Amino acid sequence: MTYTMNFNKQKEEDLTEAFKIIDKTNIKQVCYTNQYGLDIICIDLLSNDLANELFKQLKNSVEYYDGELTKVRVFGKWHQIPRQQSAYGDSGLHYKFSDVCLPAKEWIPPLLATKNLLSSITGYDYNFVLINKYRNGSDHMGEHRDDEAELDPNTPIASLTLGQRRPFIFKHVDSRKKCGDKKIEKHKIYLEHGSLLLMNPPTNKYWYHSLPVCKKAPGERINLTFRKITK
Ligand SMILES: O=C(O)CCC(=O)C(=O)O
Repeated sequence: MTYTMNFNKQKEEDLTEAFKIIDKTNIKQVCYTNQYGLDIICIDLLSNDLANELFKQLKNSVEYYDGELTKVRVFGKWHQIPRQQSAYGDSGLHYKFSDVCLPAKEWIPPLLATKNLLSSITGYDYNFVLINKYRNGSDHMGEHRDDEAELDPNTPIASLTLGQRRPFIFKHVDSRKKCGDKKIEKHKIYLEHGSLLLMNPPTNKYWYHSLPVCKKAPGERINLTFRKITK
């Protein structure tokens, strides 16, 4: 995909129009599957210009949670999350994990345009997005699975990266147990500016994922994980 965009520096463009330039028949993608249930697709989705514009618009408009909604409970103890977080989606939706319940804020234009783009590319109808902002290479996300009961298990999690390139690690459930099968290797990928990662079922049943601390990658990064919430 090569194309250039002339975004108006003064005014925020409606990305719905800009996204129409993407040639959906010619998208570069790499699939990884294995016999242990890993099934992911890495897609080279947005040109540098489009990714820069979306990054800029999100930096200007996303409001992050503060106070109690910036903590999670792990093994009974509350911890401050090592990143900023927010959530947007259809009216009335919530996302519950680690004893925290994030209410969806009302869609804003750049997120709505992105949701519609991803729905048209994947064929899935997303209704919620969790936003994580990593302010520097110390901000991170620990090992977890997106396996909450309210997530539609048949809809892949669609994860769009903007900003700093970071490594992303998949670890099989059995290789986390002390006496587990240590022969299942971790799977490491790099998430690039403008790239889309699709985690197809049953990936989230068998594989934990994490975005580790990476001091060699100090730039800001915004990640959008689009999801389908069913209840
Ligand atoms: O920032 C990322 O790429 C990871 C996000 C993630 O793991 C999640 O939202 O569940």
